[in-house]
Amino acid sequence: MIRLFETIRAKLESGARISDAEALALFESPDLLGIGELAAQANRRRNGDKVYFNLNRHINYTNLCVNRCTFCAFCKGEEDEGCYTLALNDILAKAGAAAAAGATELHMVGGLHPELPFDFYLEMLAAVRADCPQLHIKAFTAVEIDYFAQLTGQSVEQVIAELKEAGLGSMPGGGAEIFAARVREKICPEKISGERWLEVTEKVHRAGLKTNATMLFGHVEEYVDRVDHLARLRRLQDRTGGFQAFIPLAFQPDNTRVPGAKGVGGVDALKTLAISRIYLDNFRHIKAYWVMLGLKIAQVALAFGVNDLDGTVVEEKIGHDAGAESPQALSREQLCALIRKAGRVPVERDTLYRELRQF
Ligand code: V47
Repeated sequence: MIRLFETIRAKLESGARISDAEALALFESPDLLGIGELAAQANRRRNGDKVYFNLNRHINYTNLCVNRCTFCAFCKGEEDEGCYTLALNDILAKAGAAAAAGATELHMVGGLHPELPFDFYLEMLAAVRADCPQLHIKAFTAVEIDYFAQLTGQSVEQVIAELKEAGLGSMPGGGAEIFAARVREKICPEKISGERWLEVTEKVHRAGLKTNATMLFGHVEEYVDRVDHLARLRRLQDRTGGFQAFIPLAFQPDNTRVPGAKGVGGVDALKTLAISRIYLDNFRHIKAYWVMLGLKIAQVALAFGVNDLDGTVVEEKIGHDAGAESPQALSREQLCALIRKAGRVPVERDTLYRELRQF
């Protein structure tokens, strides 16, 4: 075990990358602090003391979805109580309020709606851009892009070009879950495959848009599936350089239907964030999404290789429908205090990681 840590430390110092076997050995190691120290060192070399956050707002325009992912408590069918689709005016009101509050980003995702035409999404982007040109629109995922291509009979490239033309600025990293087919069969049997997620994301990168990547962990996957997930992301990033941040999402179990789900404790969350930092040497940013982690683990994660806390969020449904106990929103002051009390330097960024203000 001591040799494993020495080998990895030497690799990090020389700029070499760790192997899949070494990543798996880290997952299997009980030495949380040892792993954290390696991750903190890897992050310090890349990002110094800075921790990024942004002023953003989530808008989930619909929770209607043709898929039935067993981990998802947010998506509903047309017959279900609580299903909704926001009218364009409501979306514009939320966007306008975000802009007035100083936000720089809208994060817009939703279910795969059974009836809305592709034009709805184009009009939504164009209307938000016309009303609030100061807001960067980070929207949809590879899952939605594939769905729009099916809806319209157009190629993925055409769909991306039209969304970009209408105002799409970048894409969040959702829908990745765990790439391994054996796991997807249990948690999202109707969703596009892991291979398709990677293929569509590659096309998004080739079209000049940045994206993030996520990994949903703590359900039925094994460590080997997490390593496989990280490996596929590292290979794609080698080809495109289009990923900005990697975001491990801690599974929230309430109102979900994943038989035998393991759940995520603090140790597993910190270990997963840290190993992601060590393994993904070609990702600049590792984000602790406080909504799913809770504020205290997200703050402690800053000592485990993390350099981004996401943003103000304002209205969050996906995690909270599944029992997340974090607040709905954080202010800039609260984010800065979390970061400062961890001994780090808060830096407000825009979606593309341009630094706006250091605190
Ligand atoms: O794709 C769904 C996950 C994702 C649950 O890119 C769940 O900046 C935990 O992708 N427990 C959506 N997670 C959220 C997402 C995201 C969030 C913040 C920032 C960014 C970014 C991306 O949430 C889904 C799915 O993987 N999810 N249900 C659940 N029960």
